[in-house]
This record gives sequence, C-alpha cells and structure tokens, in this order.
Amino acid sequence: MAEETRKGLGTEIKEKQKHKTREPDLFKVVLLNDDYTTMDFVVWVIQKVFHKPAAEATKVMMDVHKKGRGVVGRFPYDIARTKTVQVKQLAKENEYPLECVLEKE
Ligand code: TYC
Repeated sequence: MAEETRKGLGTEIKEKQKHKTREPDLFKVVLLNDDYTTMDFVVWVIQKVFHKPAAEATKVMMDVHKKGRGVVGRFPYDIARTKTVQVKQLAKENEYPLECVLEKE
C-alpha cells in the first residue's frame, strides 16, 4: 500500500498540455522556366540546393521546362526562404536569369 502510494505520487502528476503541438506550415519552392538558363545548370542547382539525385533533378528540370513552372520541394518557411535565396544567388553568380519563388502551401 505504502509502495503503491509512492508509485502513484511519482507517476501520476502530469502538467496538462495546454496547446497541441502540430507540424509547421509548409511553403512550396517553385522553379520558373526561362529560355536562357541551361538545362545542365538547372539540374546542377537542384542537386546542390535540394540534395536530389541526378535522375530526379533531371525529371524536375524537364517538368519545369515543359510546363513553365514546377515545385522542387515543400519546407517550413525559413528553409524554403533560404533555398530560394540560394538558387537565385547561384543563378546570379553564373549570370543566368533562373527564377525561383516561394508559395504558401
Ligand atoms: N528552358 C531552358 C532551356 O531550354 C531550361 C530550363 C529548365 C530553364 C528549367 C529554367 O527552371 C528552368 N535551356
């Protein structure tokens, strides 16, 4: 009995959780097609910034090339923003007009 009481004291006291934890909102990183950026550069950028294997990066690039735009990934805001900036920075350094935008899911 004494042991049960001690056990009870040790395990039953729990603060009530006030807010449910939930997944962060996601943002889409979207690549836009243009007529000047080379296919090789787009594939390289997708691999470098989004850590996608070559075959998948090529698939995404071709999808953007054909449809005009395409989602490269979905991330919490800060990560999506950083990746968008990285893509634009690499494009600028290499003198390509490649555009990348962030969209709310
Ligand atoms: N359309 C470009 C070309 O023919 C290739 C390209 C693909 C450019 C995707 C941008 O987001 C892009 N060289």
